[in-house]
Amino acid sequence: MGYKVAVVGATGNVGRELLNTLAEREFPADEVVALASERSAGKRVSFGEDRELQVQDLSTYDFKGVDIVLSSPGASVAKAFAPKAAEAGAVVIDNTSHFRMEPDVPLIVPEVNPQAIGGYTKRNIIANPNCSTIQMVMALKPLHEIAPIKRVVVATYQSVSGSGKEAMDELFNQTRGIFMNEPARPQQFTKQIAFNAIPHIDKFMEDGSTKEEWKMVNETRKILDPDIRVSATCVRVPIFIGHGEAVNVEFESAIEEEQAREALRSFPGITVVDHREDGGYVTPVESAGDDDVFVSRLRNDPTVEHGLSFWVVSDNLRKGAALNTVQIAERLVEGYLAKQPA
Ligand code: 11C
Repeated sequence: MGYKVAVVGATGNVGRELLNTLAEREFPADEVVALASERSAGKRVSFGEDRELQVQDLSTYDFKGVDIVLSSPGASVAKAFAPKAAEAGAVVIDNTSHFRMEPDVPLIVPEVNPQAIGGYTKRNIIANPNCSTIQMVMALKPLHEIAPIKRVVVATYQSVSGSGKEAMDELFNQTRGIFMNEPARPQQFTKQIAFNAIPHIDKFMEDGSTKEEWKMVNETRKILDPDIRVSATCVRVPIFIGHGEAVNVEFESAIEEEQAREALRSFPGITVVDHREDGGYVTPVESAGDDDVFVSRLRNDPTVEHGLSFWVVSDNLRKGAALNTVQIAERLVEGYLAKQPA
């Protein structure tokens, strides 16, 4: 006997990847329901290589009988529907920023803090972290086990798919337009994104940081260790899929570069590609379509007593969103929602 799974936001970038990932990983679902706004109801979305689902209207859908909801609409939609779905008995795994920092909602990267999943029973909601946080904490976790991390300084190079399908279209059209001498007319971004870099993702906070930077600071502390200090600068770059991050870490105690490399190599979900030669590293474009988090350019930082620097890339729609969500669902059915065979 399998599970009834609903995918909310099924027509978006992450929603479509959620359906792909469920099919690809053969999630034990008897029934998969695609949900989106009234505007998208009736559309068809692919499910696996040869199946299609008709999108149903989220606003009128009755969640009774649904076991698991994989959710990726806007944060305000998640705020409104998730408690209702949870009340109806479904466990909601939500990709938006809305529930992440609520103390009674676990924020999970399965390889990093699986022990926290059980906390879902308080609200029937589990939060999926922000994509830029996920790939960073994946790389930090095995290092933090060797030597406690004191401080992290990170600069991100984030692809436009993090901002949705229209943002990807804007990069494509603007790039083509520039070759045809057309002026760039930004709509999804605050400035020209083609052939540019924009040091601004999500809204500004009172202290001058952005919400994307705030998420990296606070989500890392919730997932990994509340004592870690993080300084982040988040930048949008003209890449379609795949986020890159330049990470500098200061530790409380000694950590050898080779020890760190071995720990990263042994960690599930991480691939180390680090040959100190031309092309001996992974770039965001190469991570697109892949499940792993790739670490390259690992080296000592001699400017502090115990320091390392590295480069980490990952597909922001897969491990940064859909894959992580489905992995949480897999842990949930294995450990908490096991069904007896019919
Ligand atoms: C971006 N990280 O690249 C964002 C997308 O809080 O879930 C995901 C926003 C979020 O624009």
